[in-house]
Amino acid sequence: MAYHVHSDKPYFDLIIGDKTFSSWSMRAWLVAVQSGLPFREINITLDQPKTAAQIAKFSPSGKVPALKQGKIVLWDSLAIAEYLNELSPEAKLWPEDIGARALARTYAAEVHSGFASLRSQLSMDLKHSEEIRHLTPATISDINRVLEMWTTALKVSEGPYLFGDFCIADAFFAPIVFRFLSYKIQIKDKMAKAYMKNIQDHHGVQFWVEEALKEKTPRKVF
Ligand SMILES: N[C@@H](CCC(=O)N[C@@H](CS)C(=O)NCC(=O)O)C(=O)O
Repeated sequence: MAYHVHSDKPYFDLIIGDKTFSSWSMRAWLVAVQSGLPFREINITLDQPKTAAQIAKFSPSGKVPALKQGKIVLWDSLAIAEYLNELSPEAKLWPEDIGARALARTYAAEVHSGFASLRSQLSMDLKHSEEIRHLTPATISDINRVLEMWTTALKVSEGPYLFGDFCIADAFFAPIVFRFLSYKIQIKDKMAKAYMKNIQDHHGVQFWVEEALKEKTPRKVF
């Protein structure tokens, strides 16, 4: 377990898994960075003999990410994102317009509860770079649904992110962008391609990827 102190006075602790593999950690971490609040990062290497015991110190579900702030403990990426939005309203982690905000929440919720096939066939591995030979019909359907969601939102907002400025919905889609890149999924739509580039260029995303590439992760986790 390694500790990264981002500030002398961290506002909360964020417990995350390997940056290479942990897509749920990436989502919560990006929202934490976007919140502008100083936080301390606690890193746990997943799928090791001591992993379960290490996570159990912080997260009652046995999963990461988890957020700890005094007596408050949260163990779900979407709940963490909502809490950070309340802690840091000036960061505008959701869109300002009520309709766009409700839609952005729906987007994040669909990622949070859906895309099971995409998740299992294109598991996040930021060091992976090889075209996938066979996609199952369920994965193709998930990919098409993601593209439909992106283009629908981008047509209205005109970018650079789904609802204009970077918001929680973008943090939730960021790992999917990297799944598409790692497995060389052919994306023809110009708006979707531009969106993927904008996600890759986001300062927090770049930092996360740089740190992932430095990780000496023993083996693939999931
Ligand atoms: N619904 C949870 C999912 C969390 C999750 O599945 N985390 C994975 C890592 S990405 C995990 O903790 N795996 C560790 C394990 O199962 O031992 C969330 O949104 O935070």
